[in-house]
This record gives sequence, C-alpha cells and structure tokens, in this order.
Amino acid sequence: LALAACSTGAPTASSSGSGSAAGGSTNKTIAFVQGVAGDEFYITMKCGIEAKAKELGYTVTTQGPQKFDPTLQKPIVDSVTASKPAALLVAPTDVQAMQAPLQQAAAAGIKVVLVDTTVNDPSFAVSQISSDNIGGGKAAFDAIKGAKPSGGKVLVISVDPGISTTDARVKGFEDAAKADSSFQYLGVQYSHNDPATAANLVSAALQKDPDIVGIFATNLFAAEGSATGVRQAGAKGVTIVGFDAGPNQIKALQDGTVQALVAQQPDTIGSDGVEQADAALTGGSVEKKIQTGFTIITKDNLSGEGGKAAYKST
Ligand code: T6T
Repeated sequence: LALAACSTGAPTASSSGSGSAAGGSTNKTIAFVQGVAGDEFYITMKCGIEAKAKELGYTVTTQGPQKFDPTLQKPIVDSVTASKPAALLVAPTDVQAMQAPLQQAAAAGIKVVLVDTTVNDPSFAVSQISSDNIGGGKAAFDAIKGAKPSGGKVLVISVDPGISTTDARVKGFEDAAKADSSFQYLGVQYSHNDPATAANLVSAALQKDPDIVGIFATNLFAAEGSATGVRQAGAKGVTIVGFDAGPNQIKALQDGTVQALVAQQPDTIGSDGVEQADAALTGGSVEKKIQTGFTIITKDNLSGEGGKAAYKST
C-alpha cells in the first residue's frame, strides 16, 4: 500500500509575520501548531489545512514541539501569538497547561480553532473539531470482542493523563469493557508517547498476566510500541487494536501483529478548521463544535475503504 504524499503546492510563509498586516481583512495568515512534530496524524492534518487554505487564499505556517509536551508547546504558542496571525489552528497537548496561553491568543484578537484536542474551558475558541473519541474507544473494545468473543483480560496503553482525546478513548473503552462481564479490565498504563516505553509496559504486563487477550493502544506511538512489546514477549494470540493509521500501523496490520486500526480523518479535521476560521474572520456562520468520523481498518478492507483512510507520511 503506497501512502500518498501531500503536495498541494499551498503557499507557506517563509517567516512568521511576513505578509501579515496585523488586523483588518488583509491579514490572510493562519498558524497551525501541532501536538507534536513528525506525527503522521498531524502531517495529514497539515495537508488538509494547506489544501483548504490555498482554496480560500490563506497562507499557512506550521510548527510543532519535538515532544507531545505542554512545556515545549507553550513557547511556540506564545511566539505565534506575538506574530499575530489572523487565525490559530492548534491541538493543545494538555487540558490544563495550555488553557492560559490559548486564552491569551484569543484575547489578542486571533481566531482560535481547536483541532483534535481541547482544553478544560474552550469557550474562547471560535470552533472545535475532533473525532468521536469516546465512540472510537468503544469501537476498539468491540473490535477486541469480535476477535475474542469469549472474553478475558484486556489492557489499555495510553499516552499521558490530561490529553482530551486519548483520555476520552480510554473512557469509551473502559466503560464498554466494564459493562461486559466476560471481560476483565486491567486498567490503563501511560507510555508518554514513547514507543519504547509502550513496548516495555506491554512486555511487563504480559509477564504478570500471560493470559491477556486484548490490548487497546490509544494512539500511533502507543500502538507502535504495543506491537513491539507483544512481539518481544513472544506472546501469541493477543489481539491488538490501535488508534490511528500511519505507515507503521498499516505494516503491523499487514504482518498480522495488529488486528484492527481505528483511523481518524485528520485531513477533514484540518480543512474543517480552516473553513471555520475563515467563517469567523469573514462574518460567516461558525459551527461551535464539529465531530468527524472514523474508519475501522482490518486486513479485509485494506485494499479498499480501509486503505484510503491510511494517513500520509509526508
Ligand atoms: O491520535 C492522534 C491524536 O488524535 C491524539 O490527540 C494524539 O496522538 C495522535 O496524534 C497520534 O499519534
């Protein structure tokens, strides 16, 4: 399966602030701040943002912290706020720590659109766009149950507490697992978005409970590490369901290490984000909240619908 590159030819500003006549309708600059750089989910979102921005006549600058970490994301947001783009599309890395910096961006007159993740009080944002993360967690449980109908022990590998998306996925999974008496929910462990940590957590969990039947990994890096952990432990017959569909996850699906992926629609989240920013800037009608869908990818639909839902890697 070839993962297409995003080459929209969209204009990208060479330096922040260039071409931005602060204030007024001549400012056609959008800043995109990713949750983390180099993550195929946010790379694909950038493709969606750039394509829509080109169509609507905006220039985009994209930046992301080296880790999914609010202490690294906050200074990026602060410098974007100082450069006064017309709009800021941002995936906050923590519900609490990113509250004040983003509120300050909005107070400076920048139209803030939350894409993917959110904060505790998002009332300053013109719009919020995200997947149905609770529903995605439940869908992950259903996929494990489909593969292991007689039940057993299930474990969740997540990122860090305080991330709105992955916390919601855990909740959706946990509620569904606890409601089904044939399953035993072993709880959630946090990998800090590091695949090696996720692999170690999974190996240790399999040593303690060799009868684990299913693992739900709540994002790209948790899924990558969980697959490695199961492989290292030499465990056979563990069903892994991962959120997201980057190249490594598709490969693991093809290998048979991972049985299902819950693929989001990051390009739609991005293009919807630009549309909402544009509506807010031009006096159009803005939708406060938009929920995007997902596709369950298995080996069976990889050559069709599932393959189309795979993320771009560049
Ligand atoms: O799952 C996505 C995103 O939705 C989440 O908020 C953080 O992790 C990803 O970027 C995947 O790595």
